[in-house]
Amino acid sequence: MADPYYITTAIHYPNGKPHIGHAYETVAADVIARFQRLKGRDVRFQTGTDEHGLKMARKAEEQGKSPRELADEMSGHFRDLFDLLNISYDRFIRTTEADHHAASQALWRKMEANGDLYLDRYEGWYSVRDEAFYDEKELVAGEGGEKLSPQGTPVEWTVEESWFFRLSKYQDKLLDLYNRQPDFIQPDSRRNEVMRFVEGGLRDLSVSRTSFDWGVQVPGAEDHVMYVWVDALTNYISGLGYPEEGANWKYWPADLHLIGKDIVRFHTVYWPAFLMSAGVELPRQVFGHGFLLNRGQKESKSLGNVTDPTVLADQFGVDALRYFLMREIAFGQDGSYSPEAIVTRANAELANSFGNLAQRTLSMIAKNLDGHLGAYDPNGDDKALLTTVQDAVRHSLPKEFEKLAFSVGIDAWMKAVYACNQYVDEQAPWALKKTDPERMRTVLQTLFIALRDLAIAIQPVIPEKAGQLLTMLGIAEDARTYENLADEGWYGALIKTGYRVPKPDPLFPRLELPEAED
Ligand code: ME8
Repeated sequence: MADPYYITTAIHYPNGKPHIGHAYETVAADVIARFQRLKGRDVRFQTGTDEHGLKMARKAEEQGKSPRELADEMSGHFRDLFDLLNISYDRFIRTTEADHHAASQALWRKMEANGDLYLDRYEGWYSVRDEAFYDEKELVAGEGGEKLSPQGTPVEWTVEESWFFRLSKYQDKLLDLYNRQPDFIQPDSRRNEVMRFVEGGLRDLSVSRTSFDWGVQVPGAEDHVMYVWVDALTNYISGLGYPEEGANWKYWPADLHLIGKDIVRFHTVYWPAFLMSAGVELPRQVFGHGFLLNRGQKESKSLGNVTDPTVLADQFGVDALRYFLMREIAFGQDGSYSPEAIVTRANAELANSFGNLAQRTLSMIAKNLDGHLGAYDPNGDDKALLTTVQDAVRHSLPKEFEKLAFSVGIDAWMKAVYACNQYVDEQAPWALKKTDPERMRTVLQTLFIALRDLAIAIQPVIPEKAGQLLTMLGIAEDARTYENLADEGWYGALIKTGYRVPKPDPLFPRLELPEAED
C-alpha cells in the first residue's frame, strides 16, 4: 500500500475571476502533487472556492445578483482555469456544498462540547476585504489618516452578538506546537512572525455573525452564521468526509497546506486551535508562499494592470507558463512577472535548450539511423555525460523539490540539459556520419538515454510536453515514475521491442511577444 500524501491549496474567493496569484499557488501545488505521485505516494490533492461571507454577499449585491449566482458563475471560472492549467486535483470543493455544511457544523459541535464556545457581544474592527477582525493596535493610518488593516484594506466598526472561541486558552499549546515541530510553519520568516504574534497574547475569537445570513448556520442558533474563516478552514477535512472516518480519512493529517503569506495566521493559529479543541489531529505543515507581482507592482483594478492568467496560458502555452512560474521565482519569496520575462525564459531554456536538444537528437536518429537505435556500447565521454544527467535527475532535482526549492531543482536539471547540448557540439554527430557511423550511433544513443531521464524528471513542471516527448521516445506510460529512473534495464528492453523513433514534432515553438495593444 502506497503511503498517503495530502496536499491542499487555499480555497479561493470567487468574488471575481481568478488572477495570476491564484494560478501561481495552484500550479505550485500541482507540481508538488505530481512530484509526490511520481515518487510513488498515494496523493490526494484538493483545491476549490470559498463562497460564504460578507465579501461575497456585498459583491453579489453590488452586481444585483444573489450570492449563490455570483458563486456559481465565478467558481466555474476557477475550475475552468485549473483545468486549462492541467491541475491534477482530486477534489474541487465548494463551501456551498451540503457535505461541507454538515462537516462545519460537526466541527462546531465538537468545539462546543469541549467548552470552547460562548455567546457574547463583539465590538471592534472588521475588514471585509480580508474577512478578518483586527485589534485597534494592529491598525495603520492610510494617506488621508483613515484607519486601515495591516494589509492596507479598509476596516469598519462592528457591533453584534457573536459566539466566541476560547482562543486565549490555546496560547501555550500553540507555542509548544511551534517549538516541538519547527517545520509546522514554513518558511522560517513566517514562523517567526506567527510566534511573535502568539507570544504577544491571544484574545478570544469572534466566530459567528448575526448581521447577515450568507454562511453556514450555527447549530442550535438560528440567527447566527459561522464566521467565514471557520467554515473555510474546515474544507480541508470536509473534503475527506469528516466527521465520518470513511475511505478518504487515511489522507488526514494533511502533509501540506500550501497558502499565500497573507493568510498564514488563520492557518497556523486559528486552524490548529480549532482542531485541538475538536480532538482532530493537526496538519503536518503550512507553507506560506510569496506574492506574484506584475512588473514589481501589486495588480489592482485601479492600476489597470490585472492580467487574466487564461490569456497568458493561451499566448505562451500552458507548460511555458507553468515552467516560468516555478523557475523564475525563489519559492517562498515574492516575485515578478511580465510577458517579456516569460518569453525570454521560455525561449532560452525550453525552446533553445531542452526543445532543441530533443529536436536535433530525434531528427538525427530518424534520419541517419532510420529510427533504429541498436545495442549500446558507450565510451568514457558518454558515461560521463550520463553520470551528470543521472545525478541531476535522481538526486539534485528531487532533493530540492522535496524542500519546495523548485527554482533550484530546475536549475540543476537545466545544467544537465546544457551539458547535453555541449556534448552534442563537441561530439558533432553530423560530422561522424561519414567518418565513423558507429560512433555517431553511440553518441545519438547516449543523447536518447539522457533525454528519457530529463523528460521523466521534469514531468511535474511541464507534464504535457514531457509526456509528449516520452511518447516519442517510446517510453510506456507506466514506466515514467521516479522509480523507473533507477531502472537499469529499460534501454535493453526497449531495443528488444524493435521500437523505431519517429520524426519528431517540435515541442516548444519559439515565443514572440504579442503586439502591444493601444
Ligand atoms: O484568502 N500572489 O482567498 P483569496 C500569490 N478564501 N498568491 C496570491 C496572490 C498573489 N498576488 N494574491 C492572493 C483567501 N494569493 C481565502 C482563503 S483558505 C481556507 C481560505 C493567494 O482568493 C492567497 O495568499 O483571496 C491565498 O493563498 C490564495 O491566493 C487565495 O486567495
